[in-house]
Amino acid sequence: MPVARPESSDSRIIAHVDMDCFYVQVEQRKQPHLRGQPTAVVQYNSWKGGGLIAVSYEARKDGVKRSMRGDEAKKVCPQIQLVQVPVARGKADLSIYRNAGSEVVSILARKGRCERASIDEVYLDLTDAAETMLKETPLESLESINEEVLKSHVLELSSNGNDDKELVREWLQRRDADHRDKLLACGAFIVAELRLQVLRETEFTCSAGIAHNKMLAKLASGMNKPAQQTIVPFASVKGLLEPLPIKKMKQLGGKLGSSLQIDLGVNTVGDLLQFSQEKLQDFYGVNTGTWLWNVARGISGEEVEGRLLPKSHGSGKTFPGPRALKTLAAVEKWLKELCEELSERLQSDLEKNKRVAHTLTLHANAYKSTDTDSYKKFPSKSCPLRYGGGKIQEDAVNLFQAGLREYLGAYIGSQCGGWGITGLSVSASKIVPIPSGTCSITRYFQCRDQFHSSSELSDEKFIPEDDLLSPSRSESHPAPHQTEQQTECGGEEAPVTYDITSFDQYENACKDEQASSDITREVSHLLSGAESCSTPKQNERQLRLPGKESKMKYPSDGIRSYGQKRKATKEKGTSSILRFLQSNSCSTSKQDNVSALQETKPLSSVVQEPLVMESESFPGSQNGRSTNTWSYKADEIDQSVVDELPPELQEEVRTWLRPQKRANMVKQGSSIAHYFPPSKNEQRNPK
Ligand code: DCP
Repeated sequence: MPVARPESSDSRIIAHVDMDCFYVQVEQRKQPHLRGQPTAVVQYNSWKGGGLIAVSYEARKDGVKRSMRGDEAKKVCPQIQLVQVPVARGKADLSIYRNAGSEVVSILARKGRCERASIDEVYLDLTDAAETMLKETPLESLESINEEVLKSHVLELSSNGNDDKELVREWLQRRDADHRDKLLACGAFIVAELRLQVLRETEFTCSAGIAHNKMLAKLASGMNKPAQQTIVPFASVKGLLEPLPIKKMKQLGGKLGSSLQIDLGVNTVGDLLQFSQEKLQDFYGVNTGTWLWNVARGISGEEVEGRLLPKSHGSGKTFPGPRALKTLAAVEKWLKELCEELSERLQSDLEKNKRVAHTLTLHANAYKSTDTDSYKKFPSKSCPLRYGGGKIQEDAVNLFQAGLREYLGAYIGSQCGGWGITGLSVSASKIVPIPSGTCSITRYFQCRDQFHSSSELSDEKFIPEDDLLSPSRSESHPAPHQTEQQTECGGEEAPVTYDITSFDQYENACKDEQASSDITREVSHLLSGAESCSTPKQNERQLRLPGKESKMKYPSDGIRSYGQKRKATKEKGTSSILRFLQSNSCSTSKQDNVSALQETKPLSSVVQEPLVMESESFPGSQNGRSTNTWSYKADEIDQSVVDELPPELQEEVRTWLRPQKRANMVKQGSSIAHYFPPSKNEQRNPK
């Protein structure tokens, strides 16, 4: 659910920088003969020439669109150069684009707080830099102004159709301009300089929007592409927003936007302006009502986060048409590839950036052949993330089975056919830095991974005796409702594990823990300082589960031997890691319990954490959820991971995460040779 954040001053200077036809530019840098040529990057799957994922501006002029396949693009533009994305593990390997994005980020971050919003998009907070510039360099006294700054589009001027360079110069140097506009003018100088630095150092062009907040900057960056920048003065905000379709606004592409249309007859932002704050609050609650009222006026207090690294990692693949996966074995084979890639990236993030991810999510696109409710989507599923390719794969398979079971209906076995998977992806989110003093983290995880993989046949893995879903269980994988969490690594001994057969049971297990304070104390003691919040779940005790007679076996001496061995093998420097992992485990558990309370599903024990696009709701809607859940999900999804989802999923997620680019955006030559596009007068009067 969108939440109104505290309004910040509207004299912030925020830029949104978006690379132009990014993958094409990366390929053109690699193969310079492609520069200036109509070029497109195509997907790995070569059916009908491959799906286009990036199209150069030269090709766009000839009518090539991203929705086309290579064969179709060749028909409309016979000279088009098609470049296939690099391939690894039988799927697209996006590392070169990701790395190229990082190069750009490192340059843009020089001037202010920088948030990497996707593989090719960045927000910058340039307020301090602009204030400093204004103090040190009065703009009105500048004798010469860089061409790139003069090529800026100033919305106030554009709306009169008069934004030629002289008028832009006058606007930038107005003595009577208010403080906000003067700061924006400084922002234009700074962004133009940064864009030139990006060009010089990486050979990539980019476009930018410069405004008083993120929402407006993002709307503006796509208005004049490629290689141009657009300024949104305060006075132009109303004119910019009023005509925009409500569904094109960020976070209004889904049910909330539909409700505005259906329930309030709001189709444009201008329509929304007619509603008082009280009326919107009455209808959608205080938070969302306030947020909507603000959005209509271009008010947004959302901060630039100061994050140079992605918020999540993902790996996905589509299986269109006849390639759809129709057996569990085929799904498992691909999950293995996807999870290995994800695991490598997590490992690399851990080593390079000292960050760990906490949540694993599986998304899929599916169909049923004999289907009466084909609208039903395959539910996204999440669980706490365990490091190591094997563990991630095992959990992903479990999540898939849980999703499939829910998708097909409660008691239908997942292997009985009649279904197909056309898109599959795994992602890791809730990535946080590990605390200082964890220099041996890599060794710790390596140890844990080996340990986990060797433990898979361990006797200490308990499986509930009654398994209602056994028909759908494959022999080599535990059923999804046996989500297993291993929170500790202790040298050679088998891990202490716990199984959760449902949220109810999980909750009861937690309550039971409190009652068994003797065990808790013992474990706390044995774990030498680690908090006891998660350990009792690791201990083997007998639980009587509500509604079922499921039992778990708990050899009590396991607790002592585990803790003692762990203590004996503890390495110097790892205690904070262990504490860290334990506290994470603790918080995850708490959160899981909250989720469980929100939507307990009898046949699914995995943490229910659907993506925002599946769970969008708002107070007042029929199937609404709490505000917290909604906005939390939205924040958790990173654009960069969306880029890596299968296209069908991307479309859906993108509706949520980014406003559409304006249909009437100016399209001009894009190659580096054309970095300086024709003057605005030429654009308006093409010969
Ligand atoms: N991308 C993708 N699949 C999609 C959309 C995009 O793989 N369905 C990749 C290729 C793009 C990159 O992400 O180059 C950035 O996407 P953008 O939407 O920003 O589009 P471009 O950068 O290609 O073009 P533009 O200049 O319009 O921003």
